[in-house]
Amino acid sequence: MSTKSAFIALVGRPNVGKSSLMNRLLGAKVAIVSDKPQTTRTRIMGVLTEGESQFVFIDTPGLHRPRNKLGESMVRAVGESVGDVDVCVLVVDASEWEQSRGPAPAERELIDRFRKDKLPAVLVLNKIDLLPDRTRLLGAITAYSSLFDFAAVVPLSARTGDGAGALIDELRPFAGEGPHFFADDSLTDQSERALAAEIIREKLLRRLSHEVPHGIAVGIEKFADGKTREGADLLDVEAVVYCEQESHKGIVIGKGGAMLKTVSTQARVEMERFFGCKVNLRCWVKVKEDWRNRPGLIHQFGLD
Ligand SMILES: Nc1nc2c(ncn2[C@@H]2O[C@H](COP(=O)(O)OP(=O)(O)OP(=O)(O)O)[C@@H](O)[C@H]2O)c(=O)[nH]1
Ligand SMILES: [Mg+2]
Repeated sequence: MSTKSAFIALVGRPNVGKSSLMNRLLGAKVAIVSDKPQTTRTRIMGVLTEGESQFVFIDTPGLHRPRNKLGESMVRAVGESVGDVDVCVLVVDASEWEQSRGPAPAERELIDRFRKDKLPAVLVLNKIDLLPDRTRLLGAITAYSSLFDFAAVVPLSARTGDGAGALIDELRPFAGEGPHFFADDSLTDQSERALAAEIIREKLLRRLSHEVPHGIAVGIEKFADGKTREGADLLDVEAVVYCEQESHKGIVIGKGGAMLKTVSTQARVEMERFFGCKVNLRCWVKVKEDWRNRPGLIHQFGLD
């Protein structure tokens, strides 16, 4: 059988739904999602194999003005991802269009890059479930189309799945003859340890607010297979939650340890579902001051 593959980068501003879209396209959750901007910190691959064709999606951090070394490395990850693919998907939040002042500088920057690299791109107008009617999309379509000749424009809802099939149909022509780069049953390039750390970070992001969530990193200290007393498979996980200030540590732990306990329980339940076995999870909290500006720590947390 002849095989085909396509590498596809999902790019756009923070919080527009790139990770939600990738999960929706794969039919599995491999990238964490939250309502906080800058949830995704590194490029994350998601693999979808449909018969002869393999689509490798690259979810990227939202393009923003970096304010620390971590931000710089996130923005660099976007640039590198765009350089390596067959087609880009520019994801835009259609529900925000009417309050916006047109395409944002970050989006114009991406579009300039498509033009310079002669890179084909598809425009996705996401979150259409929040629009009262689709005529509200016309302004956005006109504005973005005047900036670039998109190969297709696809209105879509990553939340409901409406339009996801249409997007795959638009991407299919970009799959060229060539080998599959991943096993046909693989879902992501992330290690199990990295997935475990991300699951914990997601549960934290969803409960924390203000500056605290942005300064969180999770390190996995132990990830070992074992058995329960009854002989069932057991995953033994020890994690350290790093935050930037002593006061943040208190918030993460919560009153009488309540916050950390809730977060650990939620993370354990999701890990059990994902890994398909019992999980024993213990979390500690430590302070690493200003780690987002310390390249050694950024590297230690696997964020470069
Ligand atoms: N109503 C609605 N909400 C959505 C949709 N897609 C994503 N969201 C929400 O938008 C927020 C951001 O979603 P993410 O997938 O984390 O966005 P992202 O673009 O990956 O964000 P960063 O990683 O920070 O760049 C979350 O609260 C999602 O639940 C959608 O189609 N409809
Ligand atoms: Mg994301």
